[in-house]
Amino acid sequence: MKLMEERIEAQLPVWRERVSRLRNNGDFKVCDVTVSQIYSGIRGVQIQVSDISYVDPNKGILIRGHTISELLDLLPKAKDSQMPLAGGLFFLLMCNEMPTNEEAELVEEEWRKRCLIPTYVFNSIRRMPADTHPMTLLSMGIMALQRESVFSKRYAEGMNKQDYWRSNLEDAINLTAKLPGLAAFIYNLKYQDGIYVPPSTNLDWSANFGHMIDRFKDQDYYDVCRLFFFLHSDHEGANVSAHTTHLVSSALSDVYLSCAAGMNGLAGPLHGLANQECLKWLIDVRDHFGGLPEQSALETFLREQIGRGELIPGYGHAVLRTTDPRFTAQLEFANENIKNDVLIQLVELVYKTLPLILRESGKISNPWPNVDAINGALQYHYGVTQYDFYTVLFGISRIMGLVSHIVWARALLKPIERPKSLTTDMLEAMIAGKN
Ligand code: AMX
Repeated sequence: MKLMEERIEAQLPVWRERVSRLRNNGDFKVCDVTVSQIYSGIRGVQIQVSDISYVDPNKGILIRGHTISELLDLLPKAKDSQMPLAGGLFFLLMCNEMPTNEEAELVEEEWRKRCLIPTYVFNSIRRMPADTHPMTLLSMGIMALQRESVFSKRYAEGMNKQDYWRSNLEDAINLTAKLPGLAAFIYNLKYQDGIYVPPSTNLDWSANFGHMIDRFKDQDYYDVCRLFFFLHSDHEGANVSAHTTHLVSSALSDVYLSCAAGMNGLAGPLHGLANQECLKWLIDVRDHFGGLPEQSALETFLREQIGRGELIPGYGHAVLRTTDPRFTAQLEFANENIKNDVLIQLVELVYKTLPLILRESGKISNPWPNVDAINGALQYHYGVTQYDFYTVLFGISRIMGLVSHIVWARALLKPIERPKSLTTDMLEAMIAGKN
């Protein structure tokens, strides 16, 4: 897409110059790695530079420097809606510029042109046993699309290294264009007897997902899609799915191979599956009380659960030290649009009750809710009740961020990743030598 290519190209000399100046300070130490960090998931070790998004402990996720509430204000809106167009968000992620309405619409238009999915992709998914997890089907669908990769073809033809990012950008737009259709196909195949609803030419990327799963031809659900896909689009460069995608693409694997790998990481229970855990927990609490409990009864219940050393899903965060603004944005949406839903009321009651209890325990670094404390309850309200599908929704949104990281990694000529491992003997000897 010429527009995006030109915008990135115009910024490249400055970015390449900045990277080259930083590399001239190659011996400068960013941080030391401790033994405990090695044994605790390299937690907190700064191994990536990402200018696309950053999680600030107090402000939450910043996308290209903007907070969630600024973005809800500034990004171009979908027609007849207060919610952002995914096309505008994608432009911002990729091009590092706040788009005009026209630019956001141009991305949406480009996506509409490229959204059709080859039949062989659908057929490969159809052949899988009915109980295959939807995330497996998403990853397979992306892999099946890999034969369409422009980057892989041009690489084989001997393209110049300086231009790798251009065909990765093509792949990025082609893949993202197809994601709502791919997700809707998986949803319909698994839960709606394989109905097929073609994409609408009048709807935006996000609303089209709602349209293609048919039952939810509802303006409010379209807005939930717009909000959800906006909120989950990126989360720094070093979480499991982002880092996996980056690592795989550093081997010059194309966008399809890299994003499928990222989705396989997202499918893990410690990463993208947390929102389904949280909804399950809310439903269990509701059923335990036979509806919405009194606050005092809920408090006793929560104290008992924490006393048994059980985790409350949706609370706590590795980096954040405040309520996740993505939780707040969804709660505000629910307060404006949803009346008398016990699960949503329970989300709010837990929010009023739990942080004080968690704080009293003195152990937790962040007693506030994260995005998952409400995600599932919103989808559930609008009828998307199949928990195991929620990670697919998360995934198709997150790919907007992942592909932006890939394009910029190639544009800044980042090399293949190759850290080093050592043996237990070596580590013991190093510590013994020090002591
Ligand atoms: N409920 C009860 N206790 C909790 C808790 C919770 N939600 N979160 C943390 N604690 C406890 C821990 O068990 C730990 O106790 P311990 O020392 O006895 O084992 C203590 O508080 C310290 O935890 P922490 O340093 O504040 O958290 P962390 O950085 O190690 O982990 C997280 C962060 C999110 C994994 C953790 O808070 C958690 O498991 N929360 C529940 C699951 C969840 O919501 N996951 C989604 C995360 C968001 C996302 O990435 N999608």
